[in-house]
Amino acid sequence: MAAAGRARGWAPRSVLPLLRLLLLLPPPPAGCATARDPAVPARLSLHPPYFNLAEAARIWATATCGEREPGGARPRPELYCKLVGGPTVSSSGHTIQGQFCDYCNSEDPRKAHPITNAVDGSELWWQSPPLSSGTRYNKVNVTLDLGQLFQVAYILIKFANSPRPDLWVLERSVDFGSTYSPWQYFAHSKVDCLEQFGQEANRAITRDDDVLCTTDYSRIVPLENGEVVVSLINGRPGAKNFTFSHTLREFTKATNIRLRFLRTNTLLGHLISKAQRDPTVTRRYYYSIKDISIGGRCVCNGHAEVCSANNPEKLFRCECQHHTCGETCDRCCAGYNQRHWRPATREQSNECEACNCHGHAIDCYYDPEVERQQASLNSQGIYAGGGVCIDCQHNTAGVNCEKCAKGYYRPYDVPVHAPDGCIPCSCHPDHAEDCQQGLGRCTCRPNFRGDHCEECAAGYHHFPVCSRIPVFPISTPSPEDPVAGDIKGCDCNLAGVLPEICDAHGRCLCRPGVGGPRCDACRWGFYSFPICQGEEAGIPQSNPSHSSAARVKERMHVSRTTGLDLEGHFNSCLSLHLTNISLACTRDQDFA
Ligand SMILES: *[C@@H]1O[C@H](CO)[C@@H](O)[C@H](O)[C@H]1NC(C)=O
Ligand SMILES: *[C@@H]1O[C@H](CO)[C@@H](O)[C@H](O)[C@H]1NC(C)=O
Ligand SMILES: *[C@@H]1O[C@H](CO)[C@@H](O)[C@H](O)[C@H]1NC(C)=O
Ligand SMILES: [Ca+2]
Repeated sequence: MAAAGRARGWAPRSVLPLLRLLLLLPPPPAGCATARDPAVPARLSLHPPYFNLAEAARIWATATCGEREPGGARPRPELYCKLVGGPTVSSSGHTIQGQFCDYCNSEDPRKAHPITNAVDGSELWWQSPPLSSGTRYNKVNVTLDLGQLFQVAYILIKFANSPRPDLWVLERSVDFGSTYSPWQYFAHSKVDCLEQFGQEANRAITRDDDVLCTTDYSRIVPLENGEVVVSLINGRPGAKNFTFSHTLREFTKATNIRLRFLRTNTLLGHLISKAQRDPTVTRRYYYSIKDISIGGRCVCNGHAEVCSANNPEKLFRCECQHHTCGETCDRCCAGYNQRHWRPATREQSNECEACNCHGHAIDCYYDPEVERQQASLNSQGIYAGGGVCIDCQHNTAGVNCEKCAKGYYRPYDVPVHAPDGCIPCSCHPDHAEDCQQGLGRCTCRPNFRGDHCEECAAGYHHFPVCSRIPVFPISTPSPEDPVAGDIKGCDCNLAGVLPEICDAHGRCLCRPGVGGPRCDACRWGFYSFPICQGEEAGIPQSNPSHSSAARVKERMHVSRTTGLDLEGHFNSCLSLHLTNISLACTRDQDFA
């Protein structure tokens, strides 16, 4: 059964003119359908056409005239009579006491009134058992399973050979029939609205999801071929701005629709209890439906123009555009999550935007925090949106797969999108975890160094173990102290060295003017170890390049050498002006 074809063939013929009336839509422009008034901006949201959802729905009733109930022994055929009298127009049937009467019989095609007649688009009708078969048949449910979520704009019910129901509820489900909630109540009187449903009758609509109780459709007349029209959008506040009214969009959604009939209409005199036990009266009371039309469309959130059942499941599916996916185009497709999904509006198409994964990932997700930090590059190369690439391939990493994974590097001149751009670092994994981008120089662990981390860093020894060289404080050295451990080879005269004493290779680091392997003598042109003052020292020191830091350093070394064997006049110099050696020594003219 080609539900789609049937629905599509049917819709333009009989739903759209009515729908246009119900929704107060303007007629399409004559001639060219694509012609647009340049003054009117094009609507940017897309919507599939309305069609009659009832045509493709599954339908069932809790009771049907002339049909054996499951497990029941109700006799068939069932006699019923019409409320309306007069001459018969039908070829079958007969007249009893001036009433037109007939039998229902599910086994006789001419006398059967199955519920499928209510959605077949023909004059054939469904009929419930008459109350003469039991007053319990006041309560009958007719349920339509739409098979999926639709947006319903209106429901039109044409009744057949009986009056419209006296008391009933139109219900809907959005969870495939697990739960139902009322859409509209129908009652004969205002008292019934209040007493049966707790609703004030015929109230003005103030909210998009107001559930009304109406007395307009429960009158006894017409006695046959009455109609009920329920408009779920028109007349509601959100109708003029549908895409912005979340409440109205939700209120119109349904997967299932139920007509819960509670009481048949009766002529006034027939309400007395004696009449209700008289089968010549009660066989005239039943429900009948000639046809139900449900004007609705697929819920595509403004992202599809076409909704068809051209698929193996024969379900209506939005043909999503704007890079959206999902049954109702309710999410962005894989790889298009640079921006947050939104429904389209008249003013904005809110298309889903591709992520920029530089060809190294097919999917991404949207992270609002990434967008806030402007950490995601879009496909125009601008930091806008919050797409985060998922499962970066080709040894890449990062929000945009723009980096190489740990242990890989991209040589200079290799573009970011090159599929084999990230190549392994050539570093020993025990000595380096990563390498620098561009050159591939290994980023050594702290105790290694060199381009390939092939030697120990300063302060470490015994490659490839490269353990730390123990460090000893230099604040209290004295020649008498035995020099312990690895500093053994550091054999220097402490009076002549810099604070570092010696380097990693055990070479003594002499102060300026000091020389010798152990820094134990003045270099040529310098005098009086350990001071080792240059010849110019006799001239007043006015050289500004001789920094105070350097002077302080000298002072420290000189003070440390007091007590060593110095010449007499020098001794006095130091003892007098220990805190300011440059001043002291320039005063002493004998020094030079
Ligand atoms: C009709 O459906 C309602 C729930 O919506 C249920 O409570 C009731 O029993 C049903 N009536 C019949 C006759 O099955
Ligand atoms: C619809 O509602 C939105 C948001 O409330 C508003 O910006 C827009 O102007 C409205 N459009 C119309 C046609 O009223
Ligand atoms: C050290 O001597 C210089 C002159 O050579 C002088 O300017 C400085 O103030 C002196 N510093 C101290 C701490 O006495
Ligand atoms: Ca029909």
